[in-house]
Amino acid sequence: MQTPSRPTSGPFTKTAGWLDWYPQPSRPRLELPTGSVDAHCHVFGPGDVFPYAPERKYTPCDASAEQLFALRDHLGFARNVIVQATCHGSDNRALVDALRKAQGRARGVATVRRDVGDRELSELHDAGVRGVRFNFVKRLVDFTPREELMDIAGRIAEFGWHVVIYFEAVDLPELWDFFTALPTQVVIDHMGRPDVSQPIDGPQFELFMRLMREHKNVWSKVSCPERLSVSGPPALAGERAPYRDVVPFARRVVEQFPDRVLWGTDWPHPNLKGHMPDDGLLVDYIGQIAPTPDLRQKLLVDNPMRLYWA
Ligand code: 0GY
Repeated sequence: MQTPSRPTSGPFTKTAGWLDWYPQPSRPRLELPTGSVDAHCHVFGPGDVFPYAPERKYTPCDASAEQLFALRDHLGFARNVIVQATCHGSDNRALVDALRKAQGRARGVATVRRDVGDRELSELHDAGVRGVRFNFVKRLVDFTPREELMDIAGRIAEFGWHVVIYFEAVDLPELWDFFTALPTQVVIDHMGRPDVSQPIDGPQFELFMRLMREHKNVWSKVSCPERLSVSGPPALAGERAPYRDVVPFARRVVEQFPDRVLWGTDWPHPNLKGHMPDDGLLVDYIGQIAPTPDLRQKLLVDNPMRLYWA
């Protein structure tokens, strides 16, 4: 796989302690179904072409569209869903550039402000954008009033787009009414970031499961075990069954809602502390949470194709 000799940040200085992505990902042992979609990944910059937003909370290493597509091919995916990262604010130029370069093999999730014009929405749609992301993770964004977000949701609903929501599990009770009032399909990032040291049938995860059960417009990404895991990657060299403590949570969601789950690498893995995952190993993790070919076909092909390419 082609990887840069050293990820950089163009004219910007990376946040202190920033972990660059895994330089030589292994080839997955899991055979992905034909047409698999990596439904959560990002591009960053490059900063000298697409500057990072002044309001950003971190400065990443550059992670270009070409580098993302090299990873896609190396891991065996056919397509990407590229999610606008907070370090670019509502400036979607890097995202749109990547979508154009993908020539139909990528779709996008943008960030827009309330004053976005219909013309801009149309242009984003033509480039391949099919959703907006609302971020409630306090370390990543400043607060946006709920009525502004609801306004945006109403506008983008007319384009047939959906809303991606990113939040921490402890905040779900307070956000419940807002989420359940959204007029679109709603996709939750990373299972709402459960604390996997709590019981799987405890009140926190049960609330998330109830949201999925009672609201058929709600989907979930079962991604980011590397963010959620307390036990971490395999301790033994050569072991390819990582992040065991997250497996029961993700598997429960996949088995209970097989038609409303998505999976993504989250490359280039912003804000990770401690370790950077081998993306090949992350793909093998899918075999633990979606143990049958039928479940993997839905998770990796049928569901993302229905949501992003229909
Ligand atoms: C993720 C997770 C994170 C960051 C962002 O847009 C972002 O900056 O999404 C995070 O720091 O948890 O899904 O990429």
